[in-house]
Amino acid sequence: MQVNNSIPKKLKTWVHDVAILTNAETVHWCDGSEKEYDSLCQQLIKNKTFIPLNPTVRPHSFLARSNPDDVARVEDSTYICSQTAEEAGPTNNWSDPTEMKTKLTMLFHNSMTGRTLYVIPFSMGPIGSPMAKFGVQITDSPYVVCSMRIMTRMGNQALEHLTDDNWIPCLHSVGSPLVEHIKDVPWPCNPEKYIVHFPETREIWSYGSGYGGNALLGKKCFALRIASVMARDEGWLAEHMLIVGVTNPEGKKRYMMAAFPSACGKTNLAMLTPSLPGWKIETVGDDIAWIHFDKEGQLRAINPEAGFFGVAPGTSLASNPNAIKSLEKNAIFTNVALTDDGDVWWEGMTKKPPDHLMDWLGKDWTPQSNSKAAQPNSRFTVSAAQCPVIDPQWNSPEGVPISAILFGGRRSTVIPLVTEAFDWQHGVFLGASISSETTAAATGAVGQMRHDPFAMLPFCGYNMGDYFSHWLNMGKKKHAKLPKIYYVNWFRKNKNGEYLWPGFGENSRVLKWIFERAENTVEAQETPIGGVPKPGTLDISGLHLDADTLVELFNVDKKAWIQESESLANYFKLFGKHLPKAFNDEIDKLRKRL
Ligand code: OXD
Ligand code: MN
Repeated sequence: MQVNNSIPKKLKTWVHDVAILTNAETVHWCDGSEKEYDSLCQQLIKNKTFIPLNPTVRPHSFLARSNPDDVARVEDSTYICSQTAEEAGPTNNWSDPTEMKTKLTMLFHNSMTGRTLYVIPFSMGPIGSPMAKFGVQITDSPYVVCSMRIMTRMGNQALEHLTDDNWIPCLHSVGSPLVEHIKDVPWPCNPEKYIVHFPETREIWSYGSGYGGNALLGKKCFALRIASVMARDEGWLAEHMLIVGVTNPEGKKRYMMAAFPSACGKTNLAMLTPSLPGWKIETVGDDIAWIHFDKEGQLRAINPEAGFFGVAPGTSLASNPNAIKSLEKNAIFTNVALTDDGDVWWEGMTKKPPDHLMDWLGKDWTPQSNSKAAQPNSRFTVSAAQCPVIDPQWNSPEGVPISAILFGGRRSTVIPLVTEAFDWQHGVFLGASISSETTAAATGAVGQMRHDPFAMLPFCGYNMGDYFSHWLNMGKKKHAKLPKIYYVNWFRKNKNGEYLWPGFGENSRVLKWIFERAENTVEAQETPIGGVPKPGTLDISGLHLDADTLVELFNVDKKAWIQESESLANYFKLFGKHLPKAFNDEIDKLRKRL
C-alpha cells in the first residue's frame, strides 16, 4: 500500500528508523488483502519455504519445514526487561532494559540487509471491541506475515484505527541478513535468539527465531506477556485460557474458560464433540482469553486471536474431528510429514501410518524408521472462522459471559478428575497450584514435572507473586458476580500406568457436571481439597467405568496431599514478600482439613 498521510507520524517515524537500523532493502506496508497473501505464498514457494500441498486433497494449503534448531518457544532466551529484576519476579529471565536495548540494537543493525521489511498493523480482538488492542509488527519473514494474517485481524482494517499512541510496537527479525553472495535458505534464522519484552514502555523485540510464539508477536508476547501488565494496570486479566460455549439438551447455554499448560489439550477441549447426547460445544478460543467484569459485575471474555496455532501430533478424527475439519483448506502446516500424494500426516492422525512419507526434515520415512515423522511440536495454522463449531458470539465486541473457570495440568497421580473450589480465594490458590509435565511446546526436556501457576509460567509479564494478588483483588471488585472455579485432571493413571479416564469427548461429562453446578441442580460433596461430585451426579451412563476406577479417579490420598501441600508451600517461598498472605492461609487451611 501507499504510505499516505493517514498513517500516524509516530508509526511512520518508527518504521523509517527501523528500516535504517536494519538496512532493509525495501519496506512493504501490509494491506491484509487476499491478493497480498497469495503473492507472498508464491514468493515462499519460490524460496522453498512453502511446499504447496495437493490442491485436490487440501486446497490452498502449504507445508513449511523449519530449521531443525528453530522448532519451539525458547523460554531460556525469553526476557522481561522491567526496570528492576524484582518487577519481573523470580519466574522470569530479567536483564536491564538499557543494556538489553543496546545489545539488541547491535543485533538488529543490518539484520535485514537484502530483505524486505514488512509492516503489519494488527488488532488483537475484534476491531471496535472495547477490549481489543492494536499492535504493529515489523518483520523480515514473509512466513510470519502469512501466519499473522491468519492469527490476527491485520492490514488496512487495523491501520485505519491507529493513532500516535494506541499500538504496541513489535519488532521482529530472523537475524539472517542476505549479504552479498549469500543465497537465501528456506527457513532463515539465527542460532542466537532473544525474545524480549519491555513492560514499562510496552515494546517487544524478537530476534533470531521464525517459529510460533517466538515470532508471531501478537500471540504470547503481546496477548499474554505485555497484555498481562496492561491488565494489571487497567483492572482486567490476560490469560492462557480457552473459551467454550456449552449448551444443554434444553437449549440453555453457558460459557466456560479453562487454563492448561501448553500442549495439554486446550484445542481439543475448545472444539470437543460431546459424547453425551443432546449436548453441544462451540468454540470461542483455544489459547488466550482477555477477561473483565462488565458494569453489571458479569465476567466476560474475548478471544484476542483470529486463528488457531495448534499442536498437530495427536489430532485426529477420533480425538478432535472439528480441528481436522477446520484444516481441510487454507491452512499452513509447519514441521509435519508429507505424504506421497502431497498431503500432510503426523503421529496419531491415523491408527496406521502411511507406508512411506517424507518426514519433517524432508527425509524418507517408513513405519520402520526409528524417528518421528512429524516434529513433536509441529503445528497447524488456520483461521478460526473455518472451525465447524465456531461459536456465533466469537466475534462479539463485549465478549461472552463466563459461568465457570477451570484449571488443570497433566498429572498422573494425586489430582482427582474434578474438584470444585470452596470460594474465589481457594480457586485462585488452585490456579496457582497447577503443576504439569513439560511438553514439546518449549525447548528442553519433555515429561518433567514443573509448577506452572495458572498455566502462565512462561507468559506472565511481571512478578508472578503480584499476579496472584491481582487475581485475588479481581474477586473483591464491587458487584462482581464470581463464577465457580474448578481444578480438573484428565490424565490420572492407575498403578499399571493406564489412564483412568477416557478423556476427549467424554470430558463433556465433567463439563455437564460443572454446567449443572452453575444451575444449582446437582450437589458437590466436600473433601479436604474441595468439592467433588456427590455420588450419582457425574453422568457416567454408558461409560462402563468400574466402581474401583471411579473411586480411584476421585481418591484424595491424604499422605500424597500432605506432600503436595509441602511441595506447594516450598514453591511459594520463591515469591518472598510478593506472595499474598491469603496463600499461606490456604496452605494452613488445607493442612488442617487433611
Ligand atoms: C502455544 C503454547 O503455542 O502455549 O499455544 O506454546
Ligand atoms: Mn498456548
